[in-house]
Amino acid sequence: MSTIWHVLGAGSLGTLWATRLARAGLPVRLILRDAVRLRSYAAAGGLTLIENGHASTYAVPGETPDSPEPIRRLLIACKAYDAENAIARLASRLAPGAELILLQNGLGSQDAVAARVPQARCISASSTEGAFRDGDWRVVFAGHGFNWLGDAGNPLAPIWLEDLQAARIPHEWTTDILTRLWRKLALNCAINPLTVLHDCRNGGLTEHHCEVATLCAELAELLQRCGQPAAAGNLQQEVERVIQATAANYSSMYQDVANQRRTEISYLLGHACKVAARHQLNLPHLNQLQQRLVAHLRSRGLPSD
Ligand code: NAD
Ligand code: KPL
Repeated sequence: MSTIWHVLGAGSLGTLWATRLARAGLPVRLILRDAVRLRSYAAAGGLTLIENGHASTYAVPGETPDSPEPIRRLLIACKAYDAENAIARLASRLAPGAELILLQNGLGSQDAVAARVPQARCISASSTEGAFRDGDWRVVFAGHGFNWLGDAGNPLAPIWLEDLQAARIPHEWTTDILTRLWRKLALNCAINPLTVLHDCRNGGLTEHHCEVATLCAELAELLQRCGQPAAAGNLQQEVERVIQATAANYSSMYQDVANQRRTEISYLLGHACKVAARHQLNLPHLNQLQQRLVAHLRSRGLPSD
């Protein structure tokens, strides 16, 4: 009998993973916040994945955090700012040797989760797949991408990678997941806040070439200082390539702000500034960017953390 995949969070990525695992015939349980959400989910009859315009519904069983069943394998698919509280509610259900897969963008939440559940193995993921909700319990698979998975404290690949293969979830095990996470954080720091402050698509940043270049130089300095030279290499070139390749898109942070949703600023720019301060590294443009973004979020009535 295969190990059950518990999936916490029925949002975009949680649904994208849960439906593909269920489609492959693997056992999946969806963990919802409370009984009210569980009743709403039961009424909908399952999770719907829309791929290439075709919708398929999967009757993945749902449960609340209080369900008694032990958890051996848990995919945490909430936002970075919700991850620590979410795991705290499930800690008593984790079986010995439980494994957690953390899908959160940025850095900081992974350590906070690991500190809450030292008995579990925490595996981090860096995902470039794209999905969004077009209704309750419905997700559109918008951008094919890739998932890098790794455990900074243990290079051994887990056995369940074969489940991801069966579910056709594109992935690779990496022994340098921290480098992947730092690189993506740096890209997000160089692009996302500026798209918010200049109110533009990613491509609009070609008009702000110098500002982007200055930020890339400071970010590369930070990556070097915190022992991530591989993440620092050719950063500006890659940022410019991503700006070109995604010119027509609005960044995820832009979309959060435009939709009055809380951003993950504390785990992106906030984390970068915090680590720089810890290393006594003076990065004036990065700090100023954070202050401008915080002021902007406050002016829109959004949380600035
Ligand atoms: P989302 O907001 O669509 O989904 C998060 C879900 O978690 C929500 O349904 C929320 O209600 C639920 N949740 C929060 N706390 C919970 C709790 N305690 N118990 C049960 N459910 C809880 O978010 P998302 O877009 O799927 O993003 C998840 C993470 O993946 C983020 O860090 C994001 O940056 C990252 N990411 C997303 C995408 C994407 O395309 N959506 C791509 C790459 C990375
Ligand atoms: O990941 C991104 C995002 O919008 O969050 C890109 C497209 C790379 C821009 O930073």
